[in-house]
Amino acid sequence: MKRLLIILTCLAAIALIWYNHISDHDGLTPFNQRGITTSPSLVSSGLHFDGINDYVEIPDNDLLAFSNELSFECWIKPEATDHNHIVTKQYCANHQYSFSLFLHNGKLKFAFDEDGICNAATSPVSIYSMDEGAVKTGVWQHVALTYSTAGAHFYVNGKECPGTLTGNYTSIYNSISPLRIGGYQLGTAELTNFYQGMMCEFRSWNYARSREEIQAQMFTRLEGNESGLVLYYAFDGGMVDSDNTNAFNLSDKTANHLNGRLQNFSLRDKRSNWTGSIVDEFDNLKKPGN
Ligand SMILES: [Ca+2]
Ligand SMILES: [Ca+2]
Repeated sequence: MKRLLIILTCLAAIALIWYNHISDHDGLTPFNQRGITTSPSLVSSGLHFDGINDYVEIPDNDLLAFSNELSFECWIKPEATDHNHIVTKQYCANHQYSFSLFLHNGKLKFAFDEDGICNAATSPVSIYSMDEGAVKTGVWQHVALTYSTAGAHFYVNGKECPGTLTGNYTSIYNSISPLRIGGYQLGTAELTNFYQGMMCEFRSWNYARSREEIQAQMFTRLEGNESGLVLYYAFDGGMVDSDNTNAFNLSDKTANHLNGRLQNFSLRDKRSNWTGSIVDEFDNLKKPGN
């Protein structure tokens, strides 16, 4: 009898071990019930903006007085392309209008001003509007603007998209407004016309880059010490789609260290949070001209 009990106990133990083995490999037992975290540990390379109130604010700095020349470029995967602002430095009601780069009806637009006054009747801002080409929703695209008093140029995926100027090419007013990525300040302290979707690899330059320069570096990450580079945000401030509730610093990879601060991001899920980006696919992408 005693021997039988030992045999039964052993059989029960073997059965229990076998059951646990099956459970671990049947794909049905949630990892978190086994005490294993599901959180990916990949460092982010992009940021998702909710289109409701998310934006990034960079305090004003003398290095952001672009005046006669500038370039902006970034990768975007927009969810809307109608009055969604990519980067702005302006406060219209207080006569502090420098510029705004935004999406409107699937086109890029760049509004800029020489005296900071954005009164439509007496001192309107100038606007360069994209005529040919389109910025689409739901796909990653590289967008770039170059500006000098000699003219402006838009590029989508490294290809120039001709546009039309309303107003004059002038020196751009040096506003004391903060630089903002993803939000626009019109007539009150409230921001509006938010960018909605993902963004990565945001770069600002203090000169008008050539098409060849844009094409040469759009598929590579920068070092941060490239000549003329004023801001470089690689969006690596959090973990991909994880709880990032304390990760609200947007780090500038240049020696200028013009860091931004995330505003109104939820920083918890796939939206309104640090996320992955097109950068993860750079090595597999077809280069322009190939
Ligand atoms: Ca004006
Ligand atoms: Ca938000």
